[in-house]
Amino acid sequence: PSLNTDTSMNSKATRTKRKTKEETTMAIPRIDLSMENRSELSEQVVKACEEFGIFKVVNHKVPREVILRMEEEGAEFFAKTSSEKQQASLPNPFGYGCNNIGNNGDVGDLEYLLLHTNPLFISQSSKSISNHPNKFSGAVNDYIEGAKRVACEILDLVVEGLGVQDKFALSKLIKDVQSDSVLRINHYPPNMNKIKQSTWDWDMDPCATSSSKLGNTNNAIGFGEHSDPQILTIMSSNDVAGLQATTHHGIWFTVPPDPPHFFVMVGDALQVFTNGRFTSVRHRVLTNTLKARMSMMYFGAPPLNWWITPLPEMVSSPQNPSRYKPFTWGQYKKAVYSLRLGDSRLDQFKVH
Ligand code: GA4
Repeated sequence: PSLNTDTSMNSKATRTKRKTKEETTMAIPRIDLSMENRSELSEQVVKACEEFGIFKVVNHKVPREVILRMEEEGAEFFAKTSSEKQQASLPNPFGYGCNNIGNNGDVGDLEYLLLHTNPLFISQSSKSISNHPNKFSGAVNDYIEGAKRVACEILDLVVEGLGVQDKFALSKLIKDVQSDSVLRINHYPPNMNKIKQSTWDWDMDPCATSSSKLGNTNNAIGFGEHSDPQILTIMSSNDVAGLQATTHHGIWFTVPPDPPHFFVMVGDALQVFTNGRFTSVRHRVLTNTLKARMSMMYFGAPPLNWWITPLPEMVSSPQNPSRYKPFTWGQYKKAVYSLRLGDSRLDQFKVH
């Protein structure tokens, strides 16, 4: 069946539309979870993972109220004073962060909260994050539960579409009580680029990039180019744009926000589980507006001691052997945190 692309976008955008050399608008796949034909649905999910690595999920059944409550809690936290927010510093890498990303000098135009999804961790850290810790942890736990349900549903469809025998081969990893899944709330404060663009002489600006000279306002990096290390990312955001992703050919395209729906992204671990049939999607966030963007990501990950190796059905010898040396999620995380944000971390685990 042909790929069901996002019809909520401008009709012109359903075809690839060239804006500038660097930026393209195109419709990403749209997966309707209320679809009754399960085998067609699983085919669509596999196709979306293979061709884009990012897609929109509609009719996901997570109540709007759950998403809005999480967004409100985030907004309340980020509205605090800087010194109040600094009190939410938790064991590295968790808690409140401002501009610094990871441990190796990456910076972004954002502030964030990074939380482990373990309910005990949430209830303990809530005390240093909110003046109403129970309200905060309630909203966070409900959001995590909803996002996790969507992640499991997508992973079960992936497994089904790939013809993997163990029906819950992937969802069981993020359902495990030891799962290392994390939640991240990113807050991108507004920037002044739009104003700057209308009055600025770009040819005189030594900092202007070729794209900004072409009239592209998107020249402040909110969060630099990277892929997510985990299995699957479930993202929602407010109505402020900024997310971009690349095609397999390295062409950047914009992903317009769509608040009631979720966006799903393929992570590095899923690339390995599928022996490279899927590739993790490289994405970034640009700040280009006068409004603050807020996004909320659930990163589904296995337990630390779980081996990340291709699913048995994804390898066959001698035609299609594993393309990766085996490693545990814990080992991979160590590698992830020893490298820069944009590095291709899977390279060191590839069989050459
Ligand atoms: C990207 C995806 C998640 O946000 C994250 C990020 C993590 C962090 O901010 O602490 C990393 C980044 C992310 C990948 C490379 C390393 C680790 C920052 C960084 C430079 C929480 C994750 O798991 O990996």
